[in-house]
Parts: sequence; structure tokens; C-alpha cells
Amino acid sequence: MKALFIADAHLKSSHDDHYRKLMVFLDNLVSTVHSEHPLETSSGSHPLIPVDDLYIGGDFFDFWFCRGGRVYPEFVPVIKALTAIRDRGIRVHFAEGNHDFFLADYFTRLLGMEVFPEWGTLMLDDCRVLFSHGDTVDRENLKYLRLRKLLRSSPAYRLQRLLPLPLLWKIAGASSAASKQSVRFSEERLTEILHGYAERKIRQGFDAVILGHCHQPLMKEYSIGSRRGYSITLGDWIRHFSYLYYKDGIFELRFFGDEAGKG
Ligand SMILES: [Mn+2]
Repeated sequence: MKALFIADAHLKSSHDDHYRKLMVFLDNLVSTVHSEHPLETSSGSHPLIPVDDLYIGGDFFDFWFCRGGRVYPEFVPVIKALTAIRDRGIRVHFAEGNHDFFLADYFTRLLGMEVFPEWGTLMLDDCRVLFSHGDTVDRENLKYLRLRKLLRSSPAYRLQRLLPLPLLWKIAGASSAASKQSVRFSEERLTEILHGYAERKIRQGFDAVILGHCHQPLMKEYSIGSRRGYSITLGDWIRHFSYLYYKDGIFELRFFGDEAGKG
């Protein structure tokens, strides 16, 4: 089987370059089963990528609040692209991030896509994979963990339902900008912490651990007896345009625009 993982697009405005680049990328994903997408429709110089499952590892949106079918207008084009992917026969799955949660209300209920609020355990062929955004890996960040729990509690859920959506979008947009300025670690240190955690999980029996959050694309390979383990942070779709491609037991970290000739 073939699966593709991306994370941390932090979408906000459909006019942003990285938003538009992501749209081109999503348009190039084709189903391995029934492809109505003839090969020659590949947009520009980018090859089509055959996929069974698309996994989005959190902070896809810079913030998320919806009401029924009503979503932030800037997100409509990318949601259409995801729906088109689903309609091409590709299963779409989300892990929630620290910027986007309560996703199931919309993506599961209305679009039938799977949402993992925190951790997902996946089987890719025989490969047992642990998948998450990764924002809860640092157990010492009690302040954040408490805030996270509070924001996702049912009183918080009910409260946001009472507020007008445009107000929520405004608050969320502003607080997301502020939260980017108050990071506990450098990206490099956070990457080390995530990979340290992933290595422990691999030693406990997972074949791969796939995380987002740190925005650094990195894959480490471990040999444990006769077993191979992969610790992967997905990078982002702001600066790196990185994605993980899984094909029949092989993991490969790739960069959009850099895949010419790869199958
Ligand atoms: Mn994050």
C-alpha cells in the first residue's frame, strides 16, 4: 500500500504562496485503485503521486472553528481539494494539532474522514505506526498540557458554540500569532525531544513513529535486532514543503518539487 503524510501547513489565507503550493500538491495525488485522473493532467512539472491514504499530522489549519457546515471562508478551497481527493478514492485522516482541534465535528461528521484527537495507531501493511501531531510529547510542559486539556474540555466546546463564529476566528487568528512567539524550545531542541520519544516507542515495539509539530523534516533509522524502526518528523508546508511517502514497507522523506523521476 501507499500512504502519504504531511503536517504543519498552518493555513490561514488562500492567497499565501504556501497555501497555493499545497493546492497544487493535493491536486497531484491520485488513487491507486480507480484513477479518473489521466496521467497527462499532472499540473506543470510535478509528477502525479499514487496514494491509498493521506495522513495530515496536525496544524494543517492555523486555527479551526466551524458551525455545522460553516467554515472560515479562506479554508473553503483547500477543503474542496480534500473532498476531491476523497472522491478520487483516497482515504483522508487527520491528527489534531495544537492549532486545530474539534475537527471531527466537520471532517468526520460531514465528510467521513477519520480524526485522531491525539494518538493514532495505524497499520501500514505489516508496519505498526504511532502517529500524532506531537504537542503532548513534552510531559514537562505542564502549563501547556493544562491549557490543552482546558481548551478541549466540554465546557470550552459548549462556550465556543455560544460565540459568534467571526469573533472566534478573530480571537483564534490573533492568539495563534501570539502562541508562535512563546515557544519553550528552539525548533532543533523540540526535534530532539520528539525523536527521543519516538526512539523509546520504537524500542517498545512500534515500527515507525510519525510526528509533526517541530517543523523540521528528519528521518532516523534504527536497527533493533532483526527489526528496523523509523523515527520521523514531517517538517512543514511553510518553508520545507516536505512529506513522507510510504510504499510497500519503505519510508521516504521527500520534498515537493524535488521528486522528478521517483515512482
Ligand atoms: Mn504544532
